Amino acid sequence: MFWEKEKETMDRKSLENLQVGLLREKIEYAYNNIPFYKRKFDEYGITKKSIKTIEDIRKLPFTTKIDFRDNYPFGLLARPMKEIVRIHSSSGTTGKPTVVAYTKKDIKIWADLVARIAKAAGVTDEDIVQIAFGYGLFTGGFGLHYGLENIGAAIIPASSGNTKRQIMLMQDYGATVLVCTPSYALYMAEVAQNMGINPKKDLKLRIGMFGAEPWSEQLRKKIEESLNIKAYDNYGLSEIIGPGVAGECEAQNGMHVAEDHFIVEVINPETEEPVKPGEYGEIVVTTITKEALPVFRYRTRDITKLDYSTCKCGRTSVRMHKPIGRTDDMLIIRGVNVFPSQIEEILFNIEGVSPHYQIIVDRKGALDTVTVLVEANANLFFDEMKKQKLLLDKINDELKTTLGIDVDVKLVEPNTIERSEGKAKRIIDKRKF
Ligand code: DLL
Repeated sequence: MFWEKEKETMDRKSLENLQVGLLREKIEYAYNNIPFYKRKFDEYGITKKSIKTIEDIRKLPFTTKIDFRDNYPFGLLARPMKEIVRIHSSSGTTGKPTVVAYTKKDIKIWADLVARIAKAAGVTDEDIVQIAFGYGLFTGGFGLHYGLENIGAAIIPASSGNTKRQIMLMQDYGATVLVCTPSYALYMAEVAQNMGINPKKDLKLRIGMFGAEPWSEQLRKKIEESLNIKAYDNYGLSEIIGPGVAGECEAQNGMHVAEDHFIVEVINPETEEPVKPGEYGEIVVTTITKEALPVFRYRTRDITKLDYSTCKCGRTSVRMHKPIGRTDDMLIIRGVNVFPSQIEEILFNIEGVSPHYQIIVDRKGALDTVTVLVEANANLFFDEMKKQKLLLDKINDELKTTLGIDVDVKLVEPNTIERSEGKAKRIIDKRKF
């Protein structure tokens, strides 16, 4: 199902022409309205004439999170506050949060982009949608809300937390779609089970729209089975607009990027050169329709790959593979680069292990140490030591053969790893820098 079929199925040539035209306009617009970009473009000798083909985007300088921090809070805005109708910000675990703002037109575009990903996931105006993303400065709650309202679905704005109550609402109001982070969906499934609720019989859920954090195919399978739904991934980030940058269609095979609004590139994060087609690298995003906060070549730090092959759904836009993680979350374990999602994939394939884990990074002398805590299934944990030992050996073997890493794995009792109501905290970094 489409929301804006013509735009979603444009042929590549027309799409690239559109992108080049919009990019040229936005360069001029940013030059005239944002002192930061005026300085940068002068420094790099960029004018709209610098862009003749889509590849010319590489002439532009990158924008980074540091640029947002340096211009905190409103230095990157192209419009006066009078025209701004909404302000959001990213969580900002370190330092000041990243502030983003929207004009009325931006909000309208955002609602259309989210409507696109909802339609692509099969959501209709007949659906009752429980939104369990936090409503607030985080873009997840309001972002999904306006998009889903746009398509006429009935929304339960549950926000995050109070999980038992979420399950009660879901059951009593007959929610057919659940929207939250994948880790929260998993937690909800667990709570529902503990409440004696059988999703097949007692709930009407049919679709999950999950995003805002990396999650493996294995976790998708687990959520689909335990909630009896089809689970779709969607991607976005505050600096660019929020959710709605990309989302999966019924093929569940990569997220279609809204390329008539965003130009995406994948680069090697170290050399900053484009990777070969289909290779993993950091996705860099340029906005070409944003009014309040246009951003050029934003370094997302998310590692993914692009697929330009045709999709059976009829959309012509490029698909981004599930991001495997952020460059900031990458662990270097004795010289091997590893993302938590890769460890997750392995753990989920091992019988006897529950899908809850955490990675503790610490430092002993000059060496970093990594410990993976995994919850064993309830029945197994209380079983004899011998079985636990066998399980530990199996996990260690798998980590070693598949990822080439040798880490300390510890089985912990069921329900001891903190559950997430939003973005899961997979890594606990105890190192003192
Ligand atoms: O998480 C926006 C969002 C809300 C997306 C709801 C999807 C659904 P931020 O808080 O700014 O915005 O965090 C953005 O989250 O750079 C990625 O590292 C990560 N992320 C977002 N979606 C996905 C996804 C929202 N589907 C950061 N898979 C991004 C993996 C994701 N990581």
